[in-house]
Amino acid sequence: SVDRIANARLRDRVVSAEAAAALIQPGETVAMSGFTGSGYPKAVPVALAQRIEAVHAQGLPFQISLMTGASTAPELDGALAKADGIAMRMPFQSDPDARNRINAGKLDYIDIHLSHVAQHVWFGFYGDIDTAVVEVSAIREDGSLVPSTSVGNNKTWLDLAKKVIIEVNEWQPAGVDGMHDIYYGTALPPHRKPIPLVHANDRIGETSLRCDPDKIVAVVRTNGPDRNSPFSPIDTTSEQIAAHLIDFLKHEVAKGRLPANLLPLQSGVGNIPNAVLAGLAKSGFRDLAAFTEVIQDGMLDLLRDGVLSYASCTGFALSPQANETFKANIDFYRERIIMRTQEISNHPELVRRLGCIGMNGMIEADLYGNVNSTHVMGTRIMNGIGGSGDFARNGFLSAFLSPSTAKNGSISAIVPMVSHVDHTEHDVSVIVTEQGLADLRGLTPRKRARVVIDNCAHPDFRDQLNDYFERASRDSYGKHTPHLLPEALSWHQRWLDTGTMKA
Ligand code: 0RQ
Repeated sequence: SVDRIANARLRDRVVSAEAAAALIQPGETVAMSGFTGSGYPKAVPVALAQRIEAVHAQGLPFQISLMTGASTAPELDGALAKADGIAMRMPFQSDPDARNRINAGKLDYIDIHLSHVAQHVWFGFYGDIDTAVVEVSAIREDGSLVPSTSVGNNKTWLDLAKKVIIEVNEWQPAGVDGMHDIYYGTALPPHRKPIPLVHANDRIGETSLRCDPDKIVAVVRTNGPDRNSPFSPIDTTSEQIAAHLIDFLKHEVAKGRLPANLLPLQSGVGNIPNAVLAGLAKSGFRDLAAFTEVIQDGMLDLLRDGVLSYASCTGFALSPQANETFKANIDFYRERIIMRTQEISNHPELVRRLGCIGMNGMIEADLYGNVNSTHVMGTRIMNGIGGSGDFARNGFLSAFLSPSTAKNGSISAIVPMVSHVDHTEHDVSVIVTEQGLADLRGLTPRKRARVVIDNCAHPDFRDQLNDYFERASRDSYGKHTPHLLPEALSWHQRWLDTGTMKA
């Protein structure tokens, strides 16, 4: 087979993962590839974690600051968190070991909008990047780098890092070459220009990443799969949530507010968004487009069936089965999928211009439409805001989806006041649970409370919510957004004290 490293100079820099990891020093800021379990380096982070453990065994300190695209996998976040090797982590992560350390107050985590990461690093808000560790699928003869299954912030990491370690992963399909669109037209204020993308499938950049070969200190050959966690079978709750949302979209088409093929869809990751995609497959919609961060199983099916004409993304989150399908049909998917940097996939200018329809999961929403996507009981981080805020604030419509209860019915996802705010009432158009859909557009706060309780709350919590809202409407200091401040977060405290939000 053809050598994936076609550049002779870089072929000479091939070393073991251990030798490459030895080039990373304690205290460095290390920027790695990886987005929702795809395209992350498979070998160097594990070797680095082993080295950190060995140094710790000698009683010496060794930690790094770690930046990525978004969440990675046990071989990256998991291994480094277990080794106590991460001093600071940003942005979105979803690893159980990292999460436990963050919530124990032992790992500093900075959760920012995915569209902000690259520009904030360019602005200098995070200091210098010492080392970049980036997975690619191939190195071309001219030394340019063909990305693998995620692009994330790799352009920024390669541009800014002082030294670069490349992993060339032969497990990734060679046929991804041509799928990427790397835009080199970004600049810093006050020199920014409009981004020339007007359709979700426009190509505005190059198919590979550039990197100064003098900065590449090591190249490591790998051959390992992306994380590929399987999805749960679609349950009734997810199916009902999906059905409410799809009915709503049809209603918007009927009203003339959306075209028959909708507007570019953004879909979060997880079982509920996957159910929405499965619902769309049977909905009768055709010629849809996606302008989103992540392509998961459901989207591949929609592309295959022609429900979706094309999709723009920055990474994948596929089950092992879907990954096989993807690899086996790579020529088909390369015609229909465009992978971009996350500063473009999530860019507010583009999300606004295209009029994206955002569909994301949530932890809880309150009577007035504020949404918490990240913190259980206001204090324990689950994952992070990811790209949900980029799409919620800037899209044409923004829907937040959740079962109406959590933890065996002991928690209501509809609460008097959210215990943490990621998306304010100004950014949320629609809330959907298996009970129904609340369309908040054009409603005052008090009218929003009425539809959120009537349409979305679980019957077990409806009386309690009505009781709160009625007393707040009567006794609140201000009557615009009525609250009883000593009670507003009492549901959360009751759950912590007694194990249920029920009064
Ligand atoms: O906990 O795993 O311990 O059982 O949260 O909840 O219902 O399985 O739903 O997987 O879709 O996750 C908001 C976390 C929902 C996700 C969130 C507990 C529940 C369970 C998971 P267990 P579900 P999902 C683009 C968009 C932010 C990022 C984003 C998320 C676990 O959607 O991270 O939108 N969103 N990115 O029990 C206590 C509640 C709860 C609760 C759920 N009210 N109280 N626990 N849970 N609701 C993609 C990217 O940006 C990369």
